[in-house]
Amino acid sequence: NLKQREWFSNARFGLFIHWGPFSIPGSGEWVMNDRKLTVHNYTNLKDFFNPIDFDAAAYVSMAKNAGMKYITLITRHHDGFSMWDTKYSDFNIMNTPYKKDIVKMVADECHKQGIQLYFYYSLLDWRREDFPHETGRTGQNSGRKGKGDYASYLQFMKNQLTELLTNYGEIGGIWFDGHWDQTAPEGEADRSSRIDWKYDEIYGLIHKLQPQCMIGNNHHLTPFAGEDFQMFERDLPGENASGLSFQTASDKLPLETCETISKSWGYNLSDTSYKTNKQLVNMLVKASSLGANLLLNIGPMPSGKVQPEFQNRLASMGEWLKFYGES
Ligand code: FUL
Repeated sequence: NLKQREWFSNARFGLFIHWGPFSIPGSGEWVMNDRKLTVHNYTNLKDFFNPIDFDAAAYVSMAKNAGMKYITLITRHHDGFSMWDTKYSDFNIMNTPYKKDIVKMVADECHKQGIQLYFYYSLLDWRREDFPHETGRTGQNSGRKGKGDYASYLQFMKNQLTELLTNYGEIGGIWFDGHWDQTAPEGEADRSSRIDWKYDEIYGLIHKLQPQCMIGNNHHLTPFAGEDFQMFERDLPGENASGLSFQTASDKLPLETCETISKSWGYNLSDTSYKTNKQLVNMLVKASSLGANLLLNIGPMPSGKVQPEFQNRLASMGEWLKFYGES
């Protein structure tokens, strides 16, 4: 996948989309964990996720007009909700009043409008019994009993990744997240995982299904398992300023920094701390000067509508890029 790595190194700017039933309470995507909601109670959200204002074509053209070259979509976050028509979990978009495969709608539009699509996929799951929750740091209040069973959970992830890499055309990359759940709390020196994730099997499967598909892992560590790009959460390569990073920047892998427009990733009713156009352009330029793409996040509203504050800023960045960016 050298060609794909090279493409990614030059892509510079992408759109991150944190959106799903977790958007409904308006408290960010960690609401299940933060409010200590049990699996039983949280599951109710699926009965009223009905994003009538969602318009995949408008999302994709918004990204393109902002000068973005790719979209990274949440397909399944830590709450375990699948945004596509999956056979392997009932907690999915087809069992909401909306009943339409959102991943498919976004994928079709990306392919049609010629922009690359990446899938965010959480390794951590706050709902499933077989996720080794007893050794994890979060999701402890979910009401799950017994011990996890990683062999079963691994098979589940493989099945879902196979769907995602079979039914939605060419995918630019998979963005893994949640590895850190199984490491010691921040501040402690030991960054080793309490479980063996068997990345060789997971990554091997991905590369077998789609050889060009790149793999990134938000484990906050120096890439160690054969990742194709290195990511920094709210951080720039080499700075380790977020308190999350425990890594040195690779001089071989393409780099990516992800950031938000306001503070929150998922929709947050009280978060109006929007960065200014100037701050956002500065961020893009700074990331770019360090050789990293900027993956800039929007957390759309539960209805699917993108806040005008986000839309305006993306449009302004696109204007700036038209004048000052490379073609
Ligand atoms: C983190 C997650 O826990 C956040 O919810 C968000 O998705 C961020 C990009 O990565 O690890």
